Amino acid sequence: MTKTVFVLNGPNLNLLGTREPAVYGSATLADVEAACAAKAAALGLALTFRQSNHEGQLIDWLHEAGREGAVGVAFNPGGYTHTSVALHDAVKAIKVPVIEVHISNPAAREPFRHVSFVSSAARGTIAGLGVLGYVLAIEALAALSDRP
Ligand code: CA2
Repeated sequence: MTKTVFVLNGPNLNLLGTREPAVYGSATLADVEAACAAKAAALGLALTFRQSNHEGQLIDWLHEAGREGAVGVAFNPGGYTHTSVALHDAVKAIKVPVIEVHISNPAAREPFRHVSFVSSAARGTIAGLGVLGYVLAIEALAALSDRP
């Protein structure tokens, strides 16, 4: 049976490519999805790619990935990264690996972005590599799932 990798995106990432290109680059979320789809297909994985501006929706999708036994989740929590105990708890609650992905490098930005509530629950974090970060996260999740 084909295994599925989830890519979940949080608030405002639907606006990617429309503003702040110096910070986030010029790729749109559709471009990110296309890059993820190509990587998933190359690895023989199905892709579930979603974006929501709502915290509870992201929590429900994390639970869904866990219930379905997904290969894992590449998760860009957007601004909720820096505020959400509920997302921390949801990432911790599911048994599948979650890799936190950030397009920019929050550690090199404003002090309020230096704290992540998600990092300590995630399997790992990729930040500052632009859209490539999503592709690398999918590759890492596939490699982790192939390990004995
Ligand atoms: O670097 C990232 O991927 C972030 O998760 C993006 C979040 C930000 O709050 C985090 O600190 C770091 C913001 C997403 C908003 O994305 C936009 C992109 C272009 C135009 C408007 C919003």
